[in-house]
Amino acid sequence: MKATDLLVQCLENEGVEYIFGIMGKETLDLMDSLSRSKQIQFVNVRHEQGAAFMADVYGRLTKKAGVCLATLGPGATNLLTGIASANLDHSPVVAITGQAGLDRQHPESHQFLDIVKIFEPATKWSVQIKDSQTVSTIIRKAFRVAQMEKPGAILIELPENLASQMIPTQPLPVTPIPKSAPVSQAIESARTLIAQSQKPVFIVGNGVIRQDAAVEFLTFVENLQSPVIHSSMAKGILPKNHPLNYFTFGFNKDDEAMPILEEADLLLVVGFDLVEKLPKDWNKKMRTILHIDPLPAEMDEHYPVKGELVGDLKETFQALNKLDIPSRPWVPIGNLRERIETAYQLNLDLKGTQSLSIENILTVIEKLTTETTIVISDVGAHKVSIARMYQPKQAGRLIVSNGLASMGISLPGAIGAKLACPDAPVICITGDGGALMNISELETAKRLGLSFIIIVLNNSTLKLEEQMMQEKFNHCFGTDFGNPDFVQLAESFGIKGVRPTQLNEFEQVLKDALNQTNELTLIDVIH
Ligand SMILES: Cc1ncc(C[n+]2csc(CCOP(=O)(O)OP(=O)(O)O)c2C)c(N)n1
Repeated sequence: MKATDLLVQCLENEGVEYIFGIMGKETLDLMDSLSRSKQIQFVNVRHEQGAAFMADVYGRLTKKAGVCLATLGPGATNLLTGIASANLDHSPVVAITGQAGLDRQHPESHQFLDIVKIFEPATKWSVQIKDSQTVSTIIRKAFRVAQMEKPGAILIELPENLASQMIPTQPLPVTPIPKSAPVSQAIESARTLIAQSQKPVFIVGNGVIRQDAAVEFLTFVENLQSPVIHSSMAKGILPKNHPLNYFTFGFNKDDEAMPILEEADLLLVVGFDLVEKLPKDWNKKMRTILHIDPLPAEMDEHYPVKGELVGDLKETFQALNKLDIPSRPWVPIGNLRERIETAYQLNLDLKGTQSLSIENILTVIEKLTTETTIVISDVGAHKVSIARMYQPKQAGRLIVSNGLASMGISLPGAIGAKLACPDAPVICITGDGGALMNISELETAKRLGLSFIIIVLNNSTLKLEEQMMQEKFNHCFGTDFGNPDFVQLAESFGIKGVRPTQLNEFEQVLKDALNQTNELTLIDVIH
């Protein structure tokens, strides 16, 4: 069998359903092998960055590695931003790139770049296949490493001259990743730490969603009766109206949730990735940490760990929930929950307003979403508002990029989301800056026959940068641009485009779009 036939068999063996990418001369053998797969659909995208973002969101939602493909040189470098984003957000992704044959890598050579080296800092593992006999081992290892904690991105490079070599090997069997629970001694010292504290607070992160431990975590929280603050990526773990929900620490240093962390005497940090927010920004008072995570704690001056529960989070909370740990009920001073609700505008009254402000729009969106709706945010001022205001009705149903925080993720991400969860309504919210970075993927979405909603917040500026520059220098520079007519642009792709001018029109348009099961709708919101 030729090496790329085996590679495709290995991908099928891993359960791969989609490969997002763009081919090139150096991947022709792989494309030829893929053309014969009955299991894998190749999704021909319009820019490799889009392919990586699609694989990221697909991987994040299915918890199986999303796969993307590019050719050597420019194809591979185009993948890089999306791959780095997946890696920092801990989404499982396997990227496969073509490469010049081993016979022409030593001299200056057309389109040849050392892609493995370029991808090293942006991946968990970046590897060149040097011997076609190793294809099945490398593919199995790639999926295992991509999917095990903390998940991330892998780059596999296949030199052209190996692609067509004939080899006799088989895919390796897929074995489950073992789950471990913390040892009883660690659980005992955690129990003591909690028992000694008067005011513990939970900081909960995306690890709880990744490890499907939200139910077990909530049981533990309700036993302990202590307040919970979510990271942006962890929103939805506690329901909006849960009395212990103190919402999110968002983007601002002086977020209204911060005083809770200062009043607390123990921080139970659960599945939280420091990439979302450095401890120096939330632990100025150097409160003691009980670290509860699949991996041991990072060393950080502002992260003074006194106890560590290291293990699978579902197993950990199942074990903790069997113990008799005394509850630690307390309420932060100063009506903080109500103050956060007001500051984050969580219960905005829309009576008498028709303004298309981001706050009003998010309030309408939240009203119309269900438990299954997936909202995916781009990066910009709108993401800050979403991080503070928008409350998904289920954990994992708000997708934000908070590691690399790269503009341009949301439209391709919506394609990945819709393919991962075909029955879920999907709403992508993007600034006009981010929208035009990957707008070409509208054609991909249309071609795939997908149905989702794209809301473009059209303000002809890089709003977040404008705000930050204004604050720092009292003037702005280089933030403005012009826009196409987004309605006509959508229509030119064969997609429905609408431009509501009032809030009630926006609500009607969104309702109609959510009722559609076979149409893409772009909503142009000028504000
Ligand atoms: C790829 C990339 N380039 C630049 C930035 C820096 N950046 C962060 S937010 C932002 C502005 C985003 O503008 P827009 O998409 O219009 O959204 P808005 O802020 O107006 O809501 C920029 C330039 C980034 N995060 N990612």
